[in-house]
Amino acid sequence: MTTTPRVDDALVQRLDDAVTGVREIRNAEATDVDAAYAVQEALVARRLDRGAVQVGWKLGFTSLAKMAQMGVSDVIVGRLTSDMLVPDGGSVDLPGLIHPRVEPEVAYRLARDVSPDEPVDDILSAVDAVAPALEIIDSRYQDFRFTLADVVADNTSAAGFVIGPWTSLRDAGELGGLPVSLVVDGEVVETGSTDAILGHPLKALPALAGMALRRGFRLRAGQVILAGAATAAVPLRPGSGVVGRVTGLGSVRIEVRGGAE
Ligand code: OOG
Ligand code: MG
Repeated sequence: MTTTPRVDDALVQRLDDAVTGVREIRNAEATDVDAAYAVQEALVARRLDRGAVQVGWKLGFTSLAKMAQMGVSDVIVGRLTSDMLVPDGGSVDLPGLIHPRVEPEVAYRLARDVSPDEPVDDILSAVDAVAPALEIIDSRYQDFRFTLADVVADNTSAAGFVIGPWTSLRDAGELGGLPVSLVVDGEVVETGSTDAILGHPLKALPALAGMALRRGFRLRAGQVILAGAATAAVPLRPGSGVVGRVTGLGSVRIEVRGGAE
């Protein structure tokens, strides 16, 4: 039997204040991952109370590049909300963020609800489209330093996401081994492969379904899933244009505004 951990309301408050006040906090040095997911849920509930809706899920630390960059080595799940969505070609305002970074990702779209009763591999039949994506992460902790439980509590550093053109999964062809790049002001700053994501990018889907089953998350029709970064993340610089590219799927772009341009 599972027990519901008591929510650490003080940590929820500190993290929410960090988001709304745009200031970093000392990391919590938390160790209890189950308790951290309870904090995450309560933290995101505050965004929902302010009018956002949950529009998807994100996986973190699905690639060795990210595990090595952050010193953490377990797959984690966070929640994506409507207030985090930046349109493709749109802009991100730096003054609203603490110390944001950007990373190239692959996104999927759920065409139907996923039932907790179905085998985890069945999630593949629930996905109808795939897209290149960018994720903006902005740890609320000083210097992006955290334990696994800390980053789970902080909704896995989620701050923004951008989805490029959707391709139907039927037309997309093989998704494994596609080159991924992050381009800042025309210069390629990070390169990787979709296989950096758990060995094959489609493996992110049963990984999410398994976590959802264990943690009671409901995966719904229309939700977006970020599979996790294929490369390390880079800081967002004022005045720059950032492009994420997945060969065969196309590209996605943002402009960075504000600060000392
Ligand atoms: C945590 C988020 C990790 C990914 O794609 O691996 C993540 C962080 O790096 O601050 O989003
Ligand atoms: Mg990510």
